[in-house]
Amino acid sequence: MKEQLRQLQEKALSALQQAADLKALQDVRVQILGKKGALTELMKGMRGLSPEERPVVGSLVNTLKDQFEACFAERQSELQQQAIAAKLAGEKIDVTLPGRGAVTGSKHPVTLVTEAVVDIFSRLGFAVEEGPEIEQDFYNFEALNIPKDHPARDMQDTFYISEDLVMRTHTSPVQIRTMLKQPPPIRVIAPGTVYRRDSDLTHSPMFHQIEGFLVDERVTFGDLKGILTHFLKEFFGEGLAVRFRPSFFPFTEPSAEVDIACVICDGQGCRVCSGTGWLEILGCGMIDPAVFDSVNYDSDVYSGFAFGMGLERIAMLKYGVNDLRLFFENDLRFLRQF
Ligand code: 2NL
Repeated sequence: MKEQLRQLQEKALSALQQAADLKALQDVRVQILGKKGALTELMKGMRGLSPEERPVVGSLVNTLKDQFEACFAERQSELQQQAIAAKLAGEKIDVTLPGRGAVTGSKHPVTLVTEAVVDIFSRLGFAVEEGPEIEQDFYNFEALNIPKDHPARDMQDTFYISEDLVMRTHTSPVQIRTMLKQPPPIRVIAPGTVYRRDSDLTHSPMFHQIEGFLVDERVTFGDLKGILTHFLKEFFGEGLAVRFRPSFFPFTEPSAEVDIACVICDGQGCRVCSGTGWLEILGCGMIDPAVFDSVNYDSDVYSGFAFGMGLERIAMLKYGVNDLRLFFENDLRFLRQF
C-alpha cells in the first residue's frame, strides 16, 4: 500500500507539471482527488489494514494530499500568469501605426446659402423668425389673400393633412404669425422647409425658401428696389446687373419678379438662361392691403414690401450645380465639395 501511494504521488505530481493549461490541470485534480479519482480508490483499501498500520498510511495519504495541493496551487498560478502574458501579447498596440483620421462633416450647400442670405439681411436689421411646418389654412392661405378657389390651393400643389391643416407651401405663414404678435415697425426674414405636391427634374416635394418683409410708415417700392438690389449685389457680386419685371402674387400689389444677369454666361445667352441672358431669382412686391387687414395692421398708416426666393435655386446658381436632385441624395462625394 505504501508503495502504491509512493507511485501515485510520483504519477500525480508529474501529471500536474505536464498539464498544459488550466483546464488540463483541473482534469488532473479530478483524476486524483475526485469521487472516482485514483487516491479515493486507493483509500478504499485502507479498510483491510491493521489498526497499527492504519494511522501510518493515513498520515502518508494526508502528506500526499498536502503536497498535491501545494503543487496544484503553484502550477495553477504559473499557468494563470502564462494565460495573462499570452492575452497581453495578443492585445499589444503598435502606437507607431498611422492613425485613421477623424471624419469631419461639412455644411450642406443649402445651409451655406441660407446662412449667407441671413447674414446679409441681419446687417440690414432684419430678425430671423421660424414657425411650424404643418400649418392651418388661415396662416398658409386665407391671411395671404389666397381665396378658396385660387390655383395655389389646388390639391395638385398642396399636401393636405386634414380639411384645415396643410404642409406649409411657403414660409409666409411665419410672417403672418409675426405680424399678429407685434406691431410695426418690423423687419423679419423667415428661412425654412416648404412642401409642394410636385416632383420632377426641376421640382422636389420638399425644398427650402427664404422670405422677408418690412413694414413701417411710408415704405415705398423704391425701398424694396434698394434693399433687394443691395442684397443681390452682396450675394452674387458688386458688378451684377439686376432688373425688375412686373408680375402677380395674390399677397402683393404691385408685384415684381427680379432677374439677374446670367451668372453662367454673364448675360451673353446660354442653355441655363435659355438664351435670354437673364435668370429669374426672386419674387417680391408691396404687401397687399388685404394682408394687412388679416393681421389688423392699419393700411392707411403702414405700408411694406415682401419677397421670397427658393434656396436650392440660389445654391445652384451660386455653386454651378446643374441638377436639383443632388441636394437631396446625401451623396458624400457631392456634399464634401462645399
Ligand atoms: C417667390 C415669391 C414672394 C412674398 C413672397 C409675402 C409674405 C407676406 C405678405 C406678402 Cl406675409 N408677401 N411674401 C411676396 C412676394 C413674393 O415669393 O417666387 N417665392 C419663391
